[in-house]
Amino acid sequence: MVKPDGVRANHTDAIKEQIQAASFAIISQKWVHLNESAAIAFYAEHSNRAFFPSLIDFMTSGPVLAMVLEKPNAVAEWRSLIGPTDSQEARLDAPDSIRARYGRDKQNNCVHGSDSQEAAAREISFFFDEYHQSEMKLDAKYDDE
Ligand code: RTP
Ligand code: MG
Repeated sequence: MVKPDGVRANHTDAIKEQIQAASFAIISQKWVHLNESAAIAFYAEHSNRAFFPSLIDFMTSGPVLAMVLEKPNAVAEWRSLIGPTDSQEARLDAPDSIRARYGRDKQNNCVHGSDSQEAAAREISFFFDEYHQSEMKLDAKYDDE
């Protein structure tokens, strides 16, 4: 997912070029503006963390671009391409990563990556399953290209 900061700063095209240069196939994509309940559901695992309210404000601050990416070992390959959570740390440890190039700090880190096969399945369903879309009251801004 390209997060609201990445979309706002017009980094989406550059990020998609980096995705394709790394031999991922973009299988589906959807522009969505998460409402509060959807953002809370998406990041439920972090609901007890001190940064959670700020994370929800951030994730609802504008549209995101959700994508289904395909490649052998895709979860690990994508996590490697995006780099560490903290963009400042990424600039030191993984300077070519997406978060190093386009993120700002620990929260405004431009992209999300599923952290397991199970999370990927759940998150693909979250964004692309019509039932969940109406249930969560996701506000889809645009159709697939
Ligand atoms: P993501 O789930 O978005 O791919 O990020 P991640 O696995 O690298 O990091 P995670 O621990 O799952 O955190 C989720 C998102 O919460 C925000 N965050 N803010 N202020 C903070 O200390 C803090 N820590 C995390 C980031 O937007 C992070 O990507
Ligand atoms: Mg995570």
